Amino acid sequence: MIRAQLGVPASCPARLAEFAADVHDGLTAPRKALPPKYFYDALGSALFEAICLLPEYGVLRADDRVLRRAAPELAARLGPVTLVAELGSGSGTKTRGLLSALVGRAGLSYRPIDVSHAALQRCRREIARVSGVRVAEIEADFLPGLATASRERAPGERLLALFLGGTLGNFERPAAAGFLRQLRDALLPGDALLLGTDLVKEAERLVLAYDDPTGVTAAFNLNLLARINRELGGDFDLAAFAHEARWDVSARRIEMHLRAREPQLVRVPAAGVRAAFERGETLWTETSCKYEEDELPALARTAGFRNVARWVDAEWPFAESLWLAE
Ligand code: SAH
Ligand code: AVI
Repeated sequence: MIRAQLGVPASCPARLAEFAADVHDGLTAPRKALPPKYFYDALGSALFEAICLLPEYGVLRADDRVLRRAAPELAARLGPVTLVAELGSGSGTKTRGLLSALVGRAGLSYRPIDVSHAALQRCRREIARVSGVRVAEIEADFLPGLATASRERAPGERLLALFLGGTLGNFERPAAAGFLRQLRDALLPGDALLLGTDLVKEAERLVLAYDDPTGVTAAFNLNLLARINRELGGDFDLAAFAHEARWDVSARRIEMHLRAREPQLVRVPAAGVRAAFERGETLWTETSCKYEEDELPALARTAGFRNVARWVDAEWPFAESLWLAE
């Protein structure tokens, strides 16, 4: 019933089993934590869209500005490309303009890759408006999705991978470096990556971006518990948890947590979990690492890329890097 109201198609059994296993592991770990990819059911994807409209959350607008400004130079430096695969496309609103700038006489195939069915549906509608672009979505995790797009390319086709919006920041730094190496392994020499990274800025701006006064980010965070209740039969009391965003200056990352307001026992039958929370204990739900510009060249090199160009937004420091797979 709730599923129907949210317009969510029944998750496939394998995905639900993976969700249950991750919830089990995350709630029984000494330091309770969950992977951020589970934010994005239909409601979570809609809440993320709302976050992008918040005056305090400058990430999407910065990314959009840089892309618009850089598109002609980017197209010239990149050279001909007929296949674009986007990791974590979301609704694809920013990508539309970029694809218009890249589409040549031969047309373009666009493969959005996302775990959110709802986001992919929106993305398909959004990109269908760009003439010359064929859309074929891939509902999958980032790397298996990219491997599929790369494997299914036509002979001789050159691939541009997009990883925008600062989503790399949702990996811890060492994991991000490993992830980029695996991303490179899914590509062929001469393929390219356009990578958006959010940069370090004043702590006050960052904390407000992740703890907005309207409470949209709090709703996005709490929806993770609501999703566990809906899909795995959990009995989380959402009112018993408070949204928290902290800036860790030495790790250069925002952390999002849900803090238990009182001691409680939570049951999630489909994950086989009974988890006790102490008063003040937190469930760590997201990391959002922010980069210094001078970290980026080494990140490119160690992953097997050569930096071709970088554009930075001045209003909300955010970098867009074009890397070539060597
Ligand atoms: N790139 C868009 C959306 C960013 S939100 C933008 O810049 O605005 C992050 C997107 O990545 C969401 O749509 C989410 O569903 C997707 N996502 C998160 N983790 C994922 C994973 N492990 N594999 C595939 N998609 C993922
Ligand atoms: C998708 N990702 C880059 C966003 C971020 O900024 O880390 C997700 C988000 N979390 C809270 N607000 C936005």
